[in-house]
Amino acid sequence: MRKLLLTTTAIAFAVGAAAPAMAEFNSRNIRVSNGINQDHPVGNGIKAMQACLDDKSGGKLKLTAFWGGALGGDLQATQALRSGVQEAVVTSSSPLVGLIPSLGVFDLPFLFANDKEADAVMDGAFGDMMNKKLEEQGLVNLAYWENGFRNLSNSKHAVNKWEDFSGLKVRVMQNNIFLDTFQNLGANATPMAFGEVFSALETNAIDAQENPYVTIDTSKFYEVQKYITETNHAYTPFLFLFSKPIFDSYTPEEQTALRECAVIGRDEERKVIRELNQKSLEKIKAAGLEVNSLSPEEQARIREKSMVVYEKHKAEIGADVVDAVLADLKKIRGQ
Ligand code: TF8
Repeated sequence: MRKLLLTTTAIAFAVGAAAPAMAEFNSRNIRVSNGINQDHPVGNGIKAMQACLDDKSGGKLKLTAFWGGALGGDLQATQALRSGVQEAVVTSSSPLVGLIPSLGVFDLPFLFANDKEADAVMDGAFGDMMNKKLEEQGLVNLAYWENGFRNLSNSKHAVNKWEDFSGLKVRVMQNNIFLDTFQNLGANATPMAFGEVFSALETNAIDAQENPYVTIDTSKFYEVQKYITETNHAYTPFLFLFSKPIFDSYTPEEQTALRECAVIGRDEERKVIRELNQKSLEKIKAAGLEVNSLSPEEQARIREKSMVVYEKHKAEIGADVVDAVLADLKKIRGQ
């Protein structure tokens, strides 16, 4: 009898030891909503993230991506996360400033000079600080992915200098900082959800929009635009947001796997988007758009004239937040 008990215990131990990890994972279907299309590098990032999750969860954690705003726009999907009816969204930070005003810090014109600066800020202490503010609003940011540096396209005329913005009907994101930046440039800025931009350009309800080359390519805005200017006037991060009420109901192992795999996905997405950037510009050119750039002097002039936007929005973003990012950038730039 004793021997039998011992054997049973040994078997129980053996079984317990053989399948430790998988027991901590439940079958989960994680819906991830996207405003952009599947051929955007976010698609590559999600594939890499899924491969990582397969590995860690033995196939239990499954991402199902929805594209082209099929589950609603950035803001709508984010609200669905907060109320716990949808798991995840890859969204720009910009449409969320109504919820979290301090996120507006990323919308300040000409804040980052290059990818390296953006990565250092997002992946460092400043990014963590913003993540805490997101959590207070029921949103867990698993990682900062890249939307990227934004450029202006339009159907009216070449834009080479400050004066050329005058009177252009430009769609901007639903975000006061972008609205002011373009009003300050003399444009006629109109806030609009991303999902409406293509048809608004097509019907000439608006003349212009601004987005990274890769989005202008994968959302086919080049079909309804004639001019493009490398303005690099702002850098937008993508947030890989998870519903906090749903995240909190997951096991610690599931939570860790999601956080770690979102970073794997981030690295892949950033790699692919940076490779694609110039190729997208070539494609836009091949589609017949006239490509313009700002001279360094003009870039500096526009930058200088845009600084009023910092002062105007500092209080609403939070002076501490603006000062923190500027201090971080000084350090990164070795100043
Ligand atoms: C915009 C943004 C969008 C993205 C996309 C919907 O212009 O840059 O392209 O947030 O995921 O609204």
